[in-house]
Amino acid sequence: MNDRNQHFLDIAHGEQSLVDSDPQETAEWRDALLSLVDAVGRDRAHFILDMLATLGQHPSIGWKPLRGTPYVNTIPVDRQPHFPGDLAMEERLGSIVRWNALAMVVRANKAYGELGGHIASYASAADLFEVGFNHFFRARTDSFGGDLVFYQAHSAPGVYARAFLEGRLEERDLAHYRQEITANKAGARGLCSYPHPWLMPDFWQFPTGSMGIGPISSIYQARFMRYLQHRGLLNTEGRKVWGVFGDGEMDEPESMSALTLAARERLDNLVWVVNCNLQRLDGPVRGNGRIMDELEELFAGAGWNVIKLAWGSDWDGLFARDTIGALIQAFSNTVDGQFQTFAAKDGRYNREHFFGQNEALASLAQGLTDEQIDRLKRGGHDLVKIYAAYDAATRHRGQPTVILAQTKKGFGMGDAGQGKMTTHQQKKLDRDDLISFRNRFQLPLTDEQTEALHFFKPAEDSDEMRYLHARREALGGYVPSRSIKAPPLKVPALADYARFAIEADGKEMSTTMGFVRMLSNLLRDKTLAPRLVPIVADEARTFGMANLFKQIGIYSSVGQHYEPEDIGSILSYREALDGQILEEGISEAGAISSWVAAATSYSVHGLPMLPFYIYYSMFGFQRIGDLIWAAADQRARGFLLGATAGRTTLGGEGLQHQDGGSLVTASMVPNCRAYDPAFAGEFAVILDHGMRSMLENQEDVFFYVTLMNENYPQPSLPEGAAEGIIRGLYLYGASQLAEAGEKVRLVGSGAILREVIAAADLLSHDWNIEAEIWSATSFSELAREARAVERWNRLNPEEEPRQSYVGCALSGETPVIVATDYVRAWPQLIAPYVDARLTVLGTDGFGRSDTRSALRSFFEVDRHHIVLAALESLARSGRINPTLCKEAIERYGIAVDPKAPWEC
Ligand SMILES: Cc1ncc(C[n+]2csc(CCOP(=O)(O)OP(=O)(O)O)c2C)c(N)n1
Ligand SMILES: [Mg+2]
Repeated sequence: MNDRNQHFLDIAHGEQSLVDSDPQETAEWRDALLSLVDAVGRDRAHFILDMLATLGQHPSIGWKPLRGTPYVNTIPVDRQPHFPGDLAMEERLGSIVRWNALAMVVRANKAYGELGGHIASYASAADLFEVGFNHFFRARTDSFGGDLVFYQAHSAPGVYARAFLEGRLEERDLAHYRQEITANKAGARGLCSYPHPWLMPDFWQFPTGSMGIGPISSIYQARFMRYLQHRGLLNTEGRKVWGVFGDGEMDEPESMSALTLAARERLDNLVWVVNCNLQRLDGPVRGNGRIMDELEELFAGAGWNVIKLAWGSDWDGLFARDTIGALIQAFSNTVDGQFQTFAAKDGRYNREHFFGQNEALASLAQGLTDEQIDRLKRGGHDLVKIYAAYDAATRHRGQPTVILAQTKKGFGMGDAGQGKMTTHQQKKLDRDDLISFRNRFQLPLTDEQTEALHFFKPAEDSDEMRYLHARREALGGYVPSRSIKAPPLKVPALADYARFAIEADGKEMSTTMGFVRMLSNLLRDKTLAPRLVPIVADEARTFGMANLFKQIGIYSSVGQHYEPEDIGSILSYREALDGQILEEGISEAGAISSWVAAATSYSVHGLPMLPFYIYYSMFGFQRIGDLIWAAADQRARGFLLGATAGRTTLGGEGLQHQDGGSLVTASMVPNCRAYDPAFAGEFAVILDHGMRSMLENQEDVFFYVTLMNENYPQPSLPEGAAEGIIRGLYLYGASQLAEAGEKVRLVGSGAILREVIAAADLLSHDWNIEAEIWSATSFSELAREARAVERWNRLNPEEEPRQSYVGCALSGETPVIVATDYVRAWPQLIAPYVDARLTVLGTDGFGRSDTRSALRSFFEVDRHHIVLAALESLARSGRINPTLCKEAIERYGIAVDPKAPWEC
């Protein structure tokens, strides 16, 4: 065997080189393959190799394929398409964008050192973005829905800098990067740090600032486009979802968790570009390994089409001359920590330490000057190679594609940053660094202009600007761009689908059952029905939704290729191409991402959809709170239903399942309207209000509503209760006394309202105390309004003070006792706005398994504790004899445990 063959064998087997017992035979096999490629082409060779691989994997042979490929470009030079752009022009434009992005960050930090910002990430990703902007990212037009693009968050400066050239942002806007509040006063547009649709609603579509959220969202957006297509709601054919993400970001569980879904669903409308600059914030992503190789194996294993883009065109000649595979061998021995050092060092160092490793390498570098070695580009900095990768990605069918693009972090920042450990946070450059950056990218700026960080924009009639606009015109317009308007959607009358709940008349059911019945009814409304998107994460049966399986079907991009075991049943598990339910399996992160895709469809596709994601409330805000926060940022509209809610209402399930906090977390999301209804009728009113707010009035809000699994008699709603239900509090009733006594106000929410009602009975029968019964559907809504009133009063000291709704409803001195199935912090949201003495009972502590009544007694939220709290409040305010409290403790057998429930 000659040297060359031995090298290829070594490479093929990585470090564990095999002994070749019959080189002659090996050569014959090898030649046979190569001549097959020559004679009939790659496709036939692939077929034969696939056939051999299948054969080889038979247990009798037991061959296992090697994973991964050499550290070179997947697309060989001879398969590169013609680059359709004006290369020099695009490079010039790219340089200008680079400069303005850098100047923007450095200027902001010169003015205010505290603002932060990033240069190095965009510096590494600039070419990846530019090729997208010039050739691939298509805008929405009247006749085409457009592509969806997820931009790596900390590369935002580059996206702003391009929008500036495009005339979509002004110089004064750039001068207010990260000064969103100051900008408004200066008549400029504040540019937010990262993509935030909430802050720039006509610009950014998708929030990506929290790592991992962009990747998972992009997968479910791509999948939702298929759902819309398959359900016949919208033609999404040909549209792509692009995501540019960081290599460090790939370590987030969210980034990785839906890879197999994307492959299983054959999402060839999805292209990820992972910017492998080999560094994250603190240091190398895989100092002692190679992230590109690791990701290649991971993605390929998950079923993605992987395109490695490791080296730029300058390397083509070197590879061509490298007949013995010395480069591939050297790369396979180099880890990323070392590649990073090579990026940080100059040509001379690289000649000595990379090309100097052996004679073969040294001879390859012989014709190159140090300067040329220094300028050897990695693949992700070469417009032609990037174009080739993107082009191949868009043509690939049947799989999502990931492009692993090798770059240098801080590319072009020279000694100030390129490849430096500290480059991620570098935001100050001194004069020399700026001048060398200008020289490096040949910017037409004087020394003075450079030092003064002048923004640069060529004249409107220059070739550059004409080219820039022409490219965008050809791609349908400018991106990123978010559409604000959506056609309103008519909501049916409440009585049409929820009369059974409003006039329940004591029928027994849980609020969850009430919801499912309302949903089933809404699914009969011609206008609304197709827009409803029920979403579950493997819990439909838990919530009594199995009847929907057959009725509306479970979405499946391939229909149903099996006979379901329960085919004869009316609840049969029916998967269908036009199925409506999104059954996501056990991935709350996936299910919420689906919900977001549906909840943003009004803007992303101009097609309002109404998603209902129903889940174990414990596995919502606590588990996937950051995804919900991002949903809020992107102005999602829909319903989140926290089912099996309430720490004592979900008996049996214990500590990990019993939720006492989600409403508190929900209350902190500014555009989330959180409710805890006790009755199906209350839920119906909230549902109606929510649908009208989001679908008819186009408000950028979403609703979080808890649902319980406890069956109890459901009352008809009192006349005129609707307004109070929406505002968060209404008078449900009052106990009647034969002779007048002391009085309290009892406020209950969720399932605990029933304990409150029972307590009112006990108070009147056992203690001759009158009680008003208030149902609190939302402490956060009450607090929100009261907060606004309080603020208005403070800022308008000379005006007649206003009164808050809750302050008014509970005005006077009558003691107020509130009981909830959540932690005390939830009702305490209203504490500052209630003048009367306020006692709050809640379920602070770890949950545990037992019956509802045992749990309510343990957490001290049952009727007896409510009575005791009422007596205590009256006693402390001197209205009754304190001995009554002791009497109550004895009468009801209340355990006086020295340890509080939250201590044990
Ligand atoms: C969830 C989350 N954790 C941490 C951060 C802070 N952070 C911002 S960028 C960054 C490093 C990103 O590295 P990489 O993904 O490789 O991107 P690069 O800048 O190298 O392109 C970190 C840790 C964040 N934004 N989100
Ligand atoms: Mg990185």
